[in-house]
Amino acid sequence: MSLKLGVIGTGAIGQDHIRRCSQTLLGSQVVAVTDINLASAAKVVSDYKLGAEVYPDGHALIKAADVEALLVTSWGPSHEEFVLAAIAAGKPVFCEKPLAVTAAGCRRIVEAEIAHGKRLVQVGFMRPYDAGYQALKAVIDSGQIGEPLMLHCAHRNPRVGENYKTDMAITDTLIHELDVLRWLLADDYVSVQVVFPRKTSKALAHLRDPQVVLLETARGTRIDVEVFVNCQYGYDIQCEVVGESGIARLPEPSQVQLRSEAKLSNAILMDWKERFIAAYDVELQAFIDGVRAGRVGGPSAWDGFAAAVAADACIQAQNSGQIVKIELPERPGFYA
Ligand code: NAI
Ligand code: ISE
Repeated sequence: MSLKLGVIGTGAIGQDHIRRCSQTLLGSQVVAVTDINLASAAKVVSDYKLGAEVYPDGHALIKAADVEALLVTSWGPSHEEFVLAAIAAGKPVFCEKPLAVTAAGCRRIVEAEIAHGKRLVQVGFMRPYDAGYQALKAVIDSGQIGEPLMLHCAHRNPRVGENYKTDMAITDTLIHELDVLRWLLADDYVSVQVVFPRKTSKALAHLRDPQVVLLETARGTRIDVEVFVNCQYGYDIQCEVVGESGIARLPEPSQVQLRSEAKLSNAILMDWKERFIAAYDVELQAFIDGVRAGRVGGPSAWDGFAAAVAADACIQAQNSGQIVKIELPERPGFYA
């Protein structure tokens, strides 16, 4: 029997996940959708020929008897209430990043899940499912380049809309690095500073872009992440690990190499949906398979909390210009 899914939020990633669940992945069926824009939800049902019911709001959908598991793909500030409601209903929930917009919100989810007694939450951090990051982690773990000393990373988007604010460079964008680098190094962050280079003329007046986030881990590894969300030329994710005896780089996505008009070139992707398309497929298939097998795995509510603790400190660092401590409480045995 297919896993019956309810989807809350039918914007960009909601539609993309609905497409993959209904056309690419195995073992699930979207039976319920909702969005504050009900017309958008109804259009998605019709466009993807889902035959799903459109619910008036997320809470009605979570309670629906035929909905066995949830995908929360609405705006970040609404995630906490829907994840808490899913836990209260005892239903597994895949929640897009961020798990909640503050560490306090993530902590409430962690506590509710522990009180429930069994993992129900998988956070939509897809990069640990990316083949490139997995290969990079395998090299680090093999000891081939020695202990990692420094990481040089970049998260570049071609451009962002008017509603994208300076703090979203952390909560919406850097949050992926905050999760994946912690996983890559099996280490936690202890401090952060954010510095602002000369501002690009391509950013709107209210947005400080680019920014450089300087993190330190408990083992002393230093990380710099350039977040540049109006870089114009492409969607470009870079990660270079400098070890004691060598350097390892995240592989570029595979593209046809072109010799044409006296140039040798490789296209650069423009869109996050394309760059991580395979990773999104693998993470959601893992959620579906995990729920059907009775065990939710992957990035946990604790990982969502750890990223949010670091994100809160990054925002303080943006505002103060100072080095801010990152203090993550001890991980509960539940998430060992
Ligand atoms: P979007 O703006 O395209 O779509 C969000 C949708 O949620 C909209 O249709 C909106 O009407 C709906 N919505 C908002 N509040 C709601 C509520 N209370 N109940 C029901 N529907 C509600 O945004 P997008 O890009 O799809 O992002 C959604 C979430 O997914 C965000 O948290 C974002 O950070 C995350 N995301 C994750 C990505 C990843 O790489 N893992 C990539 C893009 C987005
Ligand atoms: C977006 O929400 C995502 O999650 C993308 O993966 C990220 O690259 C982008 O900066 C965010 O706005």
